[in-house]
This record gives sequence, structure tokens and C-alpha cells, in this order.
Amino acid sequence: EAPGTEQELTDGFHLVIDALKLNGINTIYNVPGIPITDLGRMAQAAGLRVISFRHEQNAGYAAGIAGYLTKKPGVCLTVSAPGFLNGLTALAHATTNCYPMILVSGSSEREIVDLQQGDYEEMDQLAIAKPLCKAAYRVLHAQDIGVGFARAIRAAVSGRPGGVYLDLPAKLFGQVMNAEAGQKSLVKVIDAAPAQIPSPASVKRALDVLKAAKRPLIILGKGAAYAQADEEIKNFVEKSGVPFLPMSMAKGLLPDTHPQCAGAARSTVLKDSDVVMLIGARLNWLLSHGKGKSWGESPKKFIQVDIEPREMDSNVEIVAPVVGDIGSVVSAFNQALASGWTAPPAEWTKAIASKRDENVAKMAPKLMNNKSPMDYHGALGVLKNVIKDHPEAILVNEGANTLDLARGVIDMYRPRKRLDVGTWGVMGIGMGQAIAAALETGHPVLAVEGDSAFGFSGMEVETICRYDLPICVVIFNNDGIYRGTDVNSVNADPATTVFVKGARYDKMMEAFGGVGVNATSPDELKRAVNEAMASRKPTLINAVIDPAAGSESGRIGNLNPQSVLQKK
Ligand code: OXT
Ligand code: ADP
Ligand code: MG
Repeated sequence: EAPGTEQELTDGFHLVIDALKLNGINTIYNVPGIPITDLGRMAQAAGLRVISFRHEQNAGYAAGIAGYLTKKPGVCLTVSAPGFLNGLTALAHATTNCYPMILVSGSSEREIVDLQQGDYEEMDQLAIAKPLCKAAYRVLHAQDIGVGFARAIRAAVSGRPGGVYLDLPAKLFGQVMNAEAGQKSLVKVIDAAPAQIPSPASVKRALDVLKAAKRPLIILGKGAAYAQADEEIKNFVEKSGVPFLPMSMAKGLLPDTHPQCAGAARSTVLKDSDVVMLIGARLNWLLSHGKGKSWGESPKKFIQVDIEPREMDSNVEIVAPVVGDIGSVVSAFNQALASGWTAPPAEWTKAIASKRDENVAKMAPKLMNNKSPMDYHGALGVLKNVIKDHPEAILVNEGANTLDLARGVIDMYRPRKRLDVGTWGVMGIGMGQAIAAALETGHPVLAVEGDSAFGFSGMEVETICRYDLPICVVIFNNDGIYRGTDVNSVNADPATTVFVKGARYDKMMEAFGGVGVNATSPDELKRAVNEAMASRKPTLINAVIDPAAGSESGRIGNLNPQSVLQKK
């Protein structure tokens, strides 16, 4: 090119935005600051949706669940060191839960960081992120931005999905290059999550084992919900006639009210089944590792459908591993079933139905009580009907008692409508997940939150109001963690598990222009939630729960270590 001729230029900022757009990523969950403030502004100006949070952890949880809901990586954008670390919990959470997510973080000058000379927000972020995610990359040159994003996208969604870290040093954003060369350097990722077809032998083996069962059970996990193979899964379950048990976030894949649903007979089916087919569920702590008391005495055979070959035999022997993506595997099952299948023995399905009906009948009267202050069942009875009337609504749920009791009481009717604490049982996912769910789906969100759980992300009610989202937060306010009744008998400090008595969380929502309601009875709660669902206005309901109503750690109190020295 002749000297003085003007060439069209692009730079790191624009290449990042173009790489995202080219790959159909239209939303960024972020907290602005050095060095990414302008990136957010420019992305917004370029038509991307840039959602600014009050804390990176919540932006990260939003990105993770966006990935789960859409099968595209959710993108969280943070500033260096402290912002990066705030986002890192969510990245690790995404990896643990198999949600595709990319944490994009600005970072400081490589030369100074590597010599540890004390740069602004100095930290070797790549090294720190690496053990906590599926893959971690750093881009140093503008011409590599396209490849950097392509690798991050592929790593996040292919195989077992998970979190990916992408490190973008401050200097990268300002680097200029020829615009045409820049466009050519971008990569549109083709077939980012290729189908993984199971081997015919593994399909046959699995169905042979299932067919020979006298007391078969299918366990559906959140991997099955993620796969978005809803029709195939429904057909398989119904054609096979095998009872199914949904894990927490798989509730609604088939309705909880489905005649084959064994959710309300959980202990019975775990104990008494002889063959268990896991579809997108791991035999981790949530399934007592596939052994021990909850699995009873009768010998079990496990069939496991998973995209990750190394998951097989992780806890117990898997007699029929089927490695592949759930959509491909289940459609292969359905094809095989078409040439003949006998339903499981009626003795087994009847035994489950009668246990289920018994448990449901036992619970029913508790859900009708009109106590004030409310107990968990009285309040949840109301919310159960709200979801029944609004099956399209998304339920976000965290807490201990608030989580465990809501999981049992509130029936789900559609796939991917229940979003909760996931594999780690983490508190703090609430507002981030609620915000992403509303934005990604356009459906109303009902967030059912323990008062402690809510506190981990509570400041995001401002974000909810700012973006005017159809989110109704119901706080089960029992004055503390598990219960609000603990007393410190030694000094004037409050007991370690209790909060300010009679706190009015509804006032927080009012502070930002949303609707706040204090509900002391099931009737008041019903009115307020119905109003919120109808108006789609940001609403926070402080549901006053009897401080004595809960139990230690909800349904998992057995996991608390005990001191033999503790005075009684
Ligand atoms: O078959 P049986 O007879 O056994 O009966 C079962 C079902 O068949 C039956 N059932 C039904 N009956 C009738 N009708 C229907 N529809 C029905 N459906 C089911 O009910 C029983 C029970 O069924 P379930 O629930 O399916 O089975 P079970 O046995 O419970 O299942 C076992 C599990 C392990 C699969 C299940 O319990 C589960 O998924 N648990 C998840 C637990 C979890 O993740 N908990 C969260 C963590 S607790 C703790 O760690 C907390 N912290 C610490 C902390 C955390 N987590 N994170 C961070 C960042 N920092 C600190 C804190 C701070 S909780 C917490 C706050 C708590 O306070 P809050 O104020 O927020 O909350 P409150 O407690 O409300 O005060
Ligand atoms: P849950 O907590 O509901 O039991 P887990 O998170 O333990 O579920 O398990 C989800 C499993 O699903 C993981 O082992 C993951 O590898 C698997 N998985 C995720 N997506 C797919 C898919 N598309 N096809 C097959 N397996 C998948
Ligand atoms: Mg509480």
C-alpha cells in the first residue's frame, strides 16, 4: 500500500464483538470497569444485550444458567483480579453442573504480571482459572481473537458441557489491524456440539438388560433436560412403560403428575428396583453414590447413558454403559423398541403407584393449612397452584428447608422450568438465575428463596427493577438459616444462624421502584403472587414463616459432622 493511503482499521474491541455476533451470542452478563467498560458500551451500541449486574458472581450464575437453557455458552464479562475472582465461583459452578459458559475477563499487563512488579489488579488469572474449568485460553494478538473465541465456544458446548476461561489482557483491546484481515481472522464455529452416536452394541446391551428387569427404573437428570430431546425422551419412557424418577432439575421433563412418575415414591424405587437406567444423571452424593442404605438390599444393575465416557463406573459398576448424546441414544432406543417391547410387570408399577398415592395423600392436608405465621407447607401449597396455573413460568429455588420442601411440593409440568442450586447445593444462584431465565425465555419467573439464600444475591433486586423483569421473588423469612430460634447463651451476640427478627425484605424492592408486599398468611401470599404474575412487575414478597418451622439443613441434616464432645 502506498504511504499515506488510508486503510480501514479494526481493533480488539470490535473483533471481540464481531466474534460473538458471528457465533450467535447476543447477550453478555457483566460488571463494568477497567479494562472492559468500553467493550460493554461498544457491544451495546453494536446491538448486543449487555446486562450489568451489581456483583460478578451473580452475572456468572446468570451466564451459566443461560447456557443450560439455550445450549449456547453464556458469556460473563469481568474486570481483572477481584472481578475475575468474583466470577470464578460461577465458572467453577458451571463446570461442576455441566453448563456451557465462557468467563471472559480483562487482565493486566503480561510483562508486569509475570515479573510480579505490582500492576493495577495484578494476577496470573489464566493459571488460577485452569484447574476450575474445562479449558482456559489467553489471546495476546488481535488477529487471534477469532480463533480464541472459536476454541472457547467449542470447549464449552462439545462433549460434556462446562465452563471455559478466556483471558483478554487490556492491551489487546486497543490493538489495531486492517479491517478486512480482521474480518477474515474471525471463525464461525460449525457444528459446535456434534452429535455423538452410540455404538449399536451398547444400545442393544442396554435394552437387553432393561428388558430382563422385573423392577426397572429410569432416573432422569439435568443432562437429559439440557439435551433438549424432550419428545424422544417422553416417547421412550411411555413406550417402555418403565417408571421414572426425575432429579431436581429434571422435574417437568415429563410432568410430575404423569402416571409413570415415581418422584413421590423415591425411597421405594431406589430400594426395590433391580435395574436402573440413568439418563444424564451422575451417581454422586445426590444419589448416595449408587450404594448403601438408600439403595436397599436387593442387587442392582446399572445402565448409564452419558456423553462422558469417564463417568462410567465412577461409583459402582455400570453393566451397560451407553456413551453418546442423549438425543441420539434415546432415538436409537426408540427405534429398537418399535420392533417389540413388553411393559414391566404390573406388580411393580402398581406397588409404586400405591406408594406414590399414599405419600401424596399424606401431604395434601398440610398444603391446605391457613396458619399465620405460615409454615412451609401452607406457603408452598399456594405456590404449587401458581405453577399449576402458569406451567410456562420458571421456578428458581434455593435455601435449605425452602429448597427441599419446595422440590417435593411444587409439581413441574414442562422441561427446564425448575432451576435450583445444582450439584454443589450452592446458595447465591437465586437472582442471577432468575434474571437470565427471564431474559433468555421471556417467561415470568417465580423465585422461591430462603431468607439466608436470598442474602447472597439480594442486591440484584436493583438489576431486576432496572431491566423491569417479570420476576416475583418470594422470600421464606423464618429469621435465619434453617430456623430463626437459636439462642447464644454466652454473650450478647446473636446466635450464629439467626438474622434480625421480623426483617422486611419487601422494603428492599420498594427502594428501587418495584412492588413490595408483606404476606403473613397463605391467603395474602396467594393474592400477592397472582397479582405479580398478572402484572409482570418486579415484585418481592416477604412471606413470614414460623421461625420454628424448619429443620437443620433441611433434608440433608445427616451430612453434618457431629462432635462427641458437644454438651447436650
Ligand atoms: O419416598 P420417601 O418416603 O422418602 O419421601 C420422599 C419423596 O418420595 C416424597 N415426595 C413427595 N411426597 C408427596 N408428594 C409429592 N409430590 C412428593 N415428591 C416427593 O418426599 C420425600 C423427599 O423427597 P425428595 O426431596 O425427592 O428426596 P430426598 O430424600 O430429600 O432426596 C435426597 C436429595 C439429596 C436428592 C435431596 O434432598 C436433594 O436434592 N437435596 C439437595 C439439598 C441441597 O442442595 N441443599 C442446599 C445446601 S444446604 C446448606 O449447605 C446451606 N447453607 C450453607 C452454604 C451453602 N450451601 N452455599 C454457600 C455458598 N454458603 C453456605 C446455607 C447458608 S443451606 C443455607 C441457607 C439455609 O437457610 P435459608 O434461610 O436459605 O433456608 P431455610 O432452611 O428455609 O431457612
Ligand atoms: P443431576 O444433578 O440432575 O443428577 P448431573 O449434573 O449429575 O445431573 O448429571 C448430568 C450428566 O449429563 C453429566 O454426567 C453430563 O455428562 C451429562 N450430559 C450433559 N449433556 C448431555 C448430553 N447432551 N448427552 C448426554 N449426556 C449429557
Ligand atoms: Mg431461612
